[in-house]
Amino acid sequence: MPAELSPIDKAKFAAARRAVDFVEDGMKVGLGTGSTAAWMVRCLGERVREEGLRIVGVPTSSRTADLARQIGISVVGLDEAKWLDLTIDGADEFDAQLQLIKGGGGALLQEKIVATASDRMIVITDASKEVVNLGAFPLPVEVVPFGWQTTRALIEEMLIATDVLGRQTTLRLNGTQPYITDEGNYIVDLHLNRIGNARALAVALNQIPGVVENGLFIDICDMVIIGGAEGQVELR
Ligand code: ABF
Repeated sequence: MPAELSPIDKAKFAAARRAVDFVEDGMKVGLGTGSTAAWMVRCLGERVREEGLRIVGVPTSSRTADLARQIGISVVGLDEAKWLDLTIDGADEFDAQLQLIKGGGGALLQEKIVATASDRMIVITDASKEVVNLGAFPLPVEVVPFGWQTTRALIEEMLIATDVLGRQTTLRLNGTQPYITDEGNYIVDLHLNRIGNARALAVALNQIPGVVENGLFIDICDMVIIGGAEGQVELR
C-alpha cells in the first residue's frame, strides 16, 4: 500500500486491492468510475504488468477509459465485449441488501449498463458509505436535455406519492453550466433523505419520459468489499 495515503484512501485502496484478486486470466472486466474504482484500475494494471494477466477492460466512463489505457489495460467497448465476467465499481451508498446509490461521479448510465451486462458485480468502498436506509446521499437521475424542466417537474410530482422524506431536486452544475454526462445528458439530483421503497422508486422514475436512468442499483450488486484504514477488508 502506498505509505503517504490519507486514511480514507488507504481504505479505498485496501478494498480495490482485494477486489482484483477476483479477476482471472482471460476475463472481460467492467471498470467502474470514481476514486475507489481508479485504485482498482491501478491495481489491475499492476497484475497485468507483473503477472502477465490477460484481460479485456470495458470502461464505464471516458475518465476510466483514459486511465486504463495509460496504465496498459486493453480497452474495448461493451458491444465488442458483449457480456462480461465481472464488473468492479465504487458506490455512494449501500445497504444491508446490497442495494446501492451510484452516480455521484456522473457516470451512472454506463455504470448500470455495464454492471447489468456482467455475471457478477463487486462494489468496493470504505465503511462510511454503509447506511440503514438509502437516501442521505442525493439520488442522481440522468435526464435528456430536451424539456428537462418538465421532466424535473414530473419527477417532483411523482415524489409526492412516494415513500421518501425529502422532495427537493437540483440540476447538477459544472460551474454555472449544466453538468453534461458522457452520453450528453443532464443530471437532476434528488434530495430525499430517506428512501422507503427503493425498488418502487427506481421503477417509478424510469417510467417518466425524459428520464434516461436513475442511480438506484437494485439486485445488481453481488458482493461489497469494505476497506479499512489499516488495510483490513470485510466481504459482504
Ligand atoms: C462511481 O464513483 C459512482 O457511481 C459513485 O458515484 C462514485 C464513488 O466515488 P468514489 O469512489 O470516489 O467515492 O463509482
